[in-house]
Amino acid sequence: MKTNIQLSILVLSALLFCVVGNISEAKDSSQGNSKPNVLFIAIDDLNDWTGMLGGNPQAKTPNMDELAAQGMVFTNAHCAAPACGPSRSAIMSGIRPSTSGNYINKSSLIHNPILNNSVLLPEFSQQNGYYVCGAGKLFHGYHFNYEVKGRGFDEYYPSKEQDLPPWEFKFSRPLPLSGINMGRANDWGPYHPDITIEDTCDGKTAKWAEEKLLGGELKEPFFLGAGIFEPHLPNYTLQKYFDRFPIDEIKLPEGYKENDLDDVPKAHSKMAHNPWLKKIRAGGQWKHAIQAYLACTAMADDLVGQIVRALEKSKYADNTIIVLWSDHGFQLGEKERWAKYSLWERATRVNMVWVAPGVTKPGSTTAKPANLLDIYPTLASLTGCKPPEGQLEGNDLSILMKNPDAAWDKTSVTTFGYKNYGVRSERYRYIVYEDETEELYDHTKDKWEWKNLADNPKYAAIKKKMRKEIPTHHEPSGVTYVPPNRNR
Ligand SMILES: [Ca+2]
Repeated sequence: MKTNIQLSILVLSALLFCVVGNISEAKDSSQGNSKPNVLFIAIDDLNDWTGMLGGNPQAKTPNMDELAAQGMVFTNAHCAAPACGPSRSAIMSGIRPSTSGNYINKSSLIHNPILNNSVLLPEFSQQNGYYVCGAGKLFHGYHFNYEVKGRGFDEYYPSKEQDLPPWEFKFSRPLPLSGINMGRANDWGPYHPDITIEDTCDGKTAKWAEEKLLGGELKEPFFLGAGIFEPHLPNYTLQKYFDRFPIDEIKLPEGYKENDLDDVPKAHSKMAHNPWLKKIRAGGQWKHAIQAYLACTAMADDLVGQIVRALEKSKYADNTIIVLWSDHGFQLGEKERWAKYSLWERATRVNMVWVAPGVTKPGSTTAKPANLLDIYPTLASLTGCKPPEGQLEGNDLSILMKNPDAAWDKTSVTTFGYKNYGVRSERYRYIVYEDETEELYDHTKDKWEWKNLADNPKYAAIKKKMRKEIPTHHEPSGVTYVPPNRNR
C-alpha cells in the first residue's frame, strides 16, 4: 500500500509531467508555425509544350515560365506512370507502381492494401501539424471521389466527394464541336460567349485558391493544393484562348515522323491505345486539335498566374514552398498516338518547378533525372518532417536545389502495366516490355526518339547498365475498381 507521501509525490510528478508536457506541446506548436507552407499546383495532361521546357515554340505559357524563373526547373523529370491514376497514386503515396501493383487508371487505391496502408501525402502533412486543403484534380478523379474521399484533407472544394467544381457546358452549336464523334469527354472547341473564366471548372478552382490565399485566414502551416484539369480532354475553353493561336499558323508536331513505329517492338501496341489520331486525321482536324490543346494550355497558364499572384500578394509569400507539376506528358500525333499511355519521352516527360524560399536559386535548372515520385520525399525534407518509415521510394531533390551540380547517380523510371519499364538517364532512354523486347534512344542525337538503337551491338553495355535500374520486384496488378457509369 502506498503512503500518503508516496501518493503526494505521484500526484506532484503527474502535475509536473502535465506542465512539462504542455510546455513541450507549446514548443512543438511554435516550431510548427515556423514550418514553411506548401502550395501544391497540379496540371493535368500538360506535356513539355511549355516555354520553360521548350517542347513547342507555338505554346504560350508566360506565367509558368515566370514562376520557373523564380525557382528551379527540373528539365528531365518524368512520371512514375503515364496515366492519371497510377501517376497520382505514386505521387501521393511515394510508392512505385511496381511496388504497389497500381499500374493503370482502373487500379483501385483503397482496395490495394499497400497503398491503403500507406500514409498519403495529405495525411502526412496533416499528421505533421499542417492545415490541409485542396480543390480540383489532385488525385485521379474516381480515386478521390469514390475511394479516398478527402482522406487527409481538412477542407476540400467543392467537397470531399467531388474533386472537380461543376462545369458550365454551354455552347453556341451542338456537340461535338470538333465535328468528330469521339464523345463529349474527348471533344474540343470554344464555350458560348456568355461563359466567363470563373464559370469554368478550372476557373473556379483557381478562384478558390486565390480567395484562400488572399483571405488571410489560413491556419499555418498550410498545405494548399490546386489541381487544374485542362489541357486534359475535353479541350473546351474560351474563344479568346483559341484566338491566341490562329489556325493557319498551327504547325504539326515537330516530333512526328511517318513510319516512326517501323523499328519499335510490337509490345507497345498492347498498351492502352485508342484510334483517335486516325479519326482526327481522317476528319481533317489535326491542326484544330493541336490548336485546342495549345488554347487550353494557355488557359491553364493564366490560372497558374492567378494563383501564384495571389500568393505573392498574400502575407504567406515569403514562407511558402511552391511545387508545380503535371502528371505525365501527352502525344499529339507522335508515334501515331493521340494519348498518354506509352513509355516514350512524349508521354513521360513532365513539368516540375520548385520555388523553395532560401533553398532554390532563381533561374536555376537541372537536367539530372527526376521523377514525380520524388515530390513526397522532397517536401518532407524541405519542411523538416520525418518521412513515414520504409515507405518512400523517391529521391530528395533538395540536394539538387542546393547544388545543381551535386553528384547524382539516379535515373528516372516510368512503369506502365505489369513489367513494362522506361528508364531515363541524362543521356538515354531505355525501354523494356514484359516480353523482353527493347528500345534505346540517345537523346544527345535524337530528341524525338526516332531511331531505336536497341539492336545495335555497340550499345550492349549501355543497355546492360540501364537495365540495372529496373525494379527487381514486380508486384502483380492490384484489384481494379471502376465506379458506376465510368469506363476508364
Ligand atoms: Ca492526366
